[in-house]
Amino acid sequence: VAQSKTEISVWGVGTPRTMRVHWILQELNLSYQTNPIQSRSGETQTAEYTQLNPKQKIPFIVDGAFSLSESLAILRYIDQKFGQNGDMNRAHTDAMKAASDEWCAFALSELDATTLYVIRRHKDLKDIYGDAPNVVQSAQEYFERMANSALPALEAAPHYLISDKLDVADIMLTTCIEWAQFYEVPLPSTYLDYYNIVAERPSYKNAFEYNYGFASQ
Ligand SMILES: N[C@@H](CCC(=O)N[C@@H](CS)C(=O)NCC(=O)O)C(=O)O
Repeated sequence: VAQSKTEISVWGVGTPRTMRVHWILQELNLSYQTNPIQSRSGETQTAEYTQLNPKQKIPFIVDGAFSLSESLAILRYIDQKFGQNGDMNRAHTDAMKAASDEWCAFALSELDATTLYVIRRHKDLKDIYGDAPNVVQSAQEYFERMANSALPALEAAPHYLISDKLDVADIMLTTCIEWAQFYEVPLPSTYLDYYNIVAERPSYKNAFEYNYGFASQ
């Protein structure tokens, strides 16, 4: 498939959050530039980068005069602007939009921010945030509880979460499952079956190789 040229530059590789951005760009066959700065390498703290993104975080994109942080906002922006370029879910009734938001909010707030990132902060990054094995343990248990709570919804999902086509919600959930697997958090088999289907997509494989080829999370 021929790639469409864009002016997009992406900052960041090597984490499940940066994976989201590389994946949607591959999914939509978009050409883009990468500045492969990595988490906790000091590269997010330079004066030059801080001027671009005062949050000192990755991922971050620049598209011409426009720039954007936050992985979910970046996914929505790229899907909105370039979605016609690929084969992602475009049929968005109000109910589908809401269901997509519901999955995205669940992935971002329950799985990513309050569990997986907490595990990262108090395990891999314990020198910065404090060594807290009890917090890590409790976050793992919370992850399992939350994953189980969404099991009926996942079981009822039509192939992908929202339709028979990949949606931004699938990118959010799949990258959280990928991240949980890095941490060896036990997952119900329905999640693993779902992950294995999604991970078969060439765009996922290409993005994975590219994103983690620079460094492992
Ligand atoms: N809510 C943000 C989180 C971004 C974030 O925390 N990124 C981490 C790496 S995954 C980061 O850049 N940390 C600072 C650093 O590593 O220098 C998003 O979803 O994009």
